[in-house]
Amino acid sequence: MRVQVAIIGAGPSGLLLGQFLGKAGIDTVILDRSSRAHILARVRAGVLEEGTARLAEAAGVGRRLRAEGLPHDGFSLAFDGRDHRIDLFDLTGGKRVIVYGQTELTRDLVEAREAESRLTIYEAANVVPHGFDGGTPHVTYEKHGVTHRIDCDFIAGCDGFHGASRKAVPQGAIRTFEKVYPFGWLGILADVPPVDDELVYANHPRGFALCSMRSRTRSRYYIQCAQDEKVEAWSDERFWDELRRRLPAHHAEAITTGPSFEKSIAPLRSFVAEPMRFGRLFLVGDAAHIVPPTGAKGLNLAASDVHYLATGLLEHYQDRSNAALDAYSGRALGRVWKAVRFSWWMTSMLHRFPATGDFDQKIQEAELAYLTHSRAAETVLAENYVGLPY
Ligand code: RFL
Ligand code: PHB
Repeated sequence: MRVQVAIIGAGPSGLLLGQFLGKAGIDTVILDRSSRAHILARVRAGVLEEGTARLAEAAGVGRRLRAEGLPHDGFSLAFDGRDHRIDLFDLTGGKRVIVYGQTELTRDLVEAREAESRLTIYEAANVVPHGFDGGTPHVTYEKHGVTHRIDCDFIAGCDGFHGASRKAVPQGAIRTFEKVYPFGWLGILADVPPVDDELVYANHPRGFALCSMRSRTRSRYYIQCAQDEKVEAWSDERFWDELRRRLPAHHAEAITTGPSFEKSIAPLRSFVAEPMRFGRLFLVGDAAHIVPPTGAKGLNLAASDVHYLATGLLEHYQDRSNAALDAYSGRALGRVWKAVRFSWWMTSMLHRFPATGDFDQKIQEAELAYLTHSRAAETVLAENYVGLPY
């Protein structure tokens, strides 16, 4: 088989890229090691920047997002038993974010791809990119015990942090930067109304907590937990009790509890691989960078990478210019590092670090106090949260 662009990974990066290229008449195949059902059931991000929503619209998958997504004009920082609202809309001159689950966006993208009869190969084992440094880029994979080869012009490595694309790059050609945080997030989904109309990010001596949502009837809650915590140790009852303890009284009393139907633990890490291009192989989204979820930036960075790469590929095929492709890594990394900084800062400000001494604790409190007294400080937070321009 031969295609113009072989895409490894059917997460938001791969699916969105496939959608943009397909609209421009560029043929793609998407290969994923997981099943279609697994991909559609994955629960992850919930907050989209307006830029991400606009990209989804431009790719032809914005209809349900605009109809069902919840625009949010602000969120609360809760600490010291009280709330401080960050008025995103006012502080940024009219910008907001949209609460719309990654699960829903993935479904919209998968359905759009299927409606246009574009090929996705699920449950592809041993996917490996080859020849991207020379003139014969191709991808091999196994299915039902048979090895297949797909020849292409370019390979897009959209296969997440644990994928095969980054691993195929020779060690001397890539530089990585990593910070692992000494805790994780335990998250649940439950069909109960959210505690508030907006998100609540809580800093508490017992650890961070986040009240988020997927709709007016579905809540997503997270609590900071130890790195080696086991999901099985957390009954719903224990989770709800712990969440209540970490919130100011007015929120704790307002929580509606109910059975959870998803419960999982995610580790927290910052990671960047440089560059994001190796000959005819491009790394996109989580394959190239990871941010802790505190700033809600992971999916949004995947979207901006796709924007830069799709622009480059379109220029290559339509205008016979490689200028934007050559600029891909630099452009993407410029935006990535700013989001890495913001996500690290939000994480540092809101979590309890096991080994923190009194000095660092006081600095964290001063950081939060500064935010409540300085419009300039709030503006810095707000402009990063709604998403830096691209
Ligand atoms: P994905 O979504 O990981 O998709 C990668 C795909 O590649 C496949 N794959 C392979 N296929 C073939 N061969 C291999 N060897 C393969 N290895 C992997 C996988 O099956 C998968 O289908 O990466 P992508 O597309 O770059 O998307 C990135 C986002 O998923 C991620 O950044 C966000 O979910 C991060 N994130 C959040 N981002 C936000 O913008 N806002 C949020 O509110 C937000 N909250 C979160 C989050 C991530 C979380 N977790 C679970 C880490 C909350 C959490 C708890
Ligand atoms: C979510 O709803 O899953 C979510 C929201 C905000 C974050 C992280 C995750 O910062």
